Amino acid sequence: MSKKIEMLNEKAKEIRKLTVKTIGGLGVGHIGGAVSICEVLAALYFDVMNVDPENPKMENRDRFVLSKGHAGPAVYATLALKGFLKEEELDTLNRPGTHLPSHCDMRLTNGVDMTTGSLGQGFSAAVGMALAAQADKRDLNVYTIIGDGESQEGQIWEAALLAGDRKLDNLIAFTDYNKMQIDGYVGDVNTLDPLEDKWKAFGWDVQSVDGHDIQQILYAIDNAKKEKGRPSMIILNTIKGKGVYFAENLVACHNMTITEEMWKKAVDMIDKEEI
Ligand SMILES: Cc1ncc(C[n+]2csc(CCOP(=O)(O)OP(=O)(O)O)c2C)c(N)n1
Ligand SMILES: [Mg+2]
Repeated sequence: MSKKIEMLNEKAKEIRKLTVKTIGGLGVGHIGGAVSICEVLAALYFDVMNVDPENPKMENRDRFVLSKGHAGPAVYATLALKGFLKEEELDTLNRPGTHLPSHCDMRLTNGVDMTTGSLGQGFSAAVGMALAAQADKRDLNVYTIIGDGESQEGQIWEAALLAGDRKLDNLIAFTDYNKMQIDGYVGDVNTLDPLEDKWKAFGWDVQSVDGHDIQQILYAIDNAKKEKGRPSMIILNTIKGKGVYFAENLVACHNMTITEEMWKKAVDMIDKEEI
């Protein structure tokens, strides 16, 4: 394993631990879909994206939109590790007066570019940002993560259609394909299959990778950046609740109550895991 991949795996591990601690400290939250995106967040914030915690509003920064806004605590953990927030601030999650609501809010949190939580809307906003950057000829990319349950929203496909039509090759989207949503398995509720074909039909370049393999994620992002004339969708095959002993692969991990004993044991177990 190269030094870079080792470093990024270490970051993903730290993001996962901080996410579990942050949600666990509150005692309830969307743990499953937060820990399924730790690897892509590590890749984006510690290798790919041009962002600067000293200058969070830097004009031509890359933009990131967590369209599945309920996974906000994973982004907060990442922003804290990157230096946008103080680590102690994570302990204020969703408490009165906090800058860190459970779902992302651009008016409250340093480093958050779009308010999200109503599924489907963040993705539309990301398409709008890419469209604006294209019109202004700005050299930046817009990155966004949508959920697989979220992909059942009609708004996703309206925005997908426009992004394909306008050839937004500055837009790189990820689907967190963890195969579960709030009410059960995506395949039982309303299947997305064949997901790759659907995005291709909307004019997108499509790749599928193991969403917990940082090398594969980086390779796909590299390809996506080279793609001309089409937006990119990178389907991340992930496991909901990944790496958290009481949550992994359980439909019930979508939004669950967590005791102090549970989160402390989980953090300890993640810490001891070999990379
Ligand atoms: C418009 C809208 N409808 C319903 C909800 C409530 N809700 C929050 S998360 C969620 C399930 C999302 O599933 P998925 O996109 O698969 O999320 P993940 O598995 O990544 O947690 C729902 C229905 C919402 N936030 N917005
Ligand atoms: Mg899901």
